[in-house]
Amino acid sequence: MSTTQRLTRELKVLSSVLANRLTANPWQEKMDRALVEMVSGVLPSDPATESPAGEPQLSNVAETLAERVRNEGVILFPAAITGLLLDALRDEFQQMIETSDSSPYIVDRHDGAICVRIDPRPSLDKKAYPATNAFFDSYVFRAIARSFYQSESQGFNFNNTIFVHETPETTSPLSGKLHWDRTQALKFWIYIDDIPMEAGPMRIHPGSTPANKVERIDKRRQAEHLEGGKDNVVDAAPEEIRYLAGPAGTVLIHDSDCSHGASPVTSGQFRRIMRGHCRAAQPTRSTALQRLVLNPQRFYRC
Ligand SMILES: O=C(O)CCC(=O)C(=O)O
Ligand SMILES: [Fe+2]
Repeated sequence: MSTTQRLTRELKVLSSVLANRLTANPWQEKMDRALVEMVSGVLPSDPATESPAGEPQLSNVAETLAERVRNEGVILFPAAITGLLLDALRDEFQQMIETSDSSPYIVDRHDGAICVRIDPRPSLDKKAYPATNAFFDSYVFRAIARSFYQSESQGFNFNNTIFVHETPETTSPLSGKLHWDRTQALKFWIYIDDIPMEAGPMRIHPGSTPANKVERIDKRRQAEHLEGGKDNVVDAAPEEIRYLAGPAGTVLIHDSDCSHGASPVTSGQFRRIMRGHCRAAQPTRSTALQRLVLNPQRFYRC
């Protein structure tokens, strides 16, 4: 990418970030309410953790969920988003895929699959994609991510990259090998449609997180560059693999240190999902202008 192209892209990103800041989101409240409902079942009723209104405190719920995802690698909430909210997400998904040829975002294509990458999330056009923004900007996810990354001295990057991913029939899906990600990420997924076994749900190896974490840190210490699909590939007995099939509107929370991989999509099926990535923040190399416009809420310190 030339310097002019890079600057033009940066200016576009900055202007849409500013425009977004000035736009109220009609879906935010409904989305937050649906997500609060989704997580509120996780704590047994205990007066010590309840608010005066008798509801579990979000910080306790977030702590419990962060701990669970650390231990188990994933948490699946089947059909957590339904009705008008899911319809709105689906319409926006469709719009994003249909306009991918002229998209201002980065578009990757692989074996018929289309993957639109919005990076950073504040550059998402909130007027055109309000439900998507409401989902990935929810304070419920932010609380979970904050608990998950509480020991990170630099704070974390909250859902800073969003992937909008449609996969048609394929025997070799993107990220199909069982692996851990070279840079750890906490991911929030939404299933746009039902994902039965035939539509290629992600598969995971429960219990693999601690060993993978050690291996990742070790390998990164030894080598500047790790090759994806090679250095981070792992093995597991087939009977220990779990397939994360689920109905439309399912929300998945995944720690990428838990072994995972996409599975094949069979004839006549499509797998349609969106996911947001959170990461431990690194010392930033952004320009002063970027820091001024992007930063106030970009890095969450604990
Ligand atoms: O698409 C999938 O099922 C796997 C995606 C993946 O490897 C990831 O989210 O890190
Ligand atoms: Fe991955």
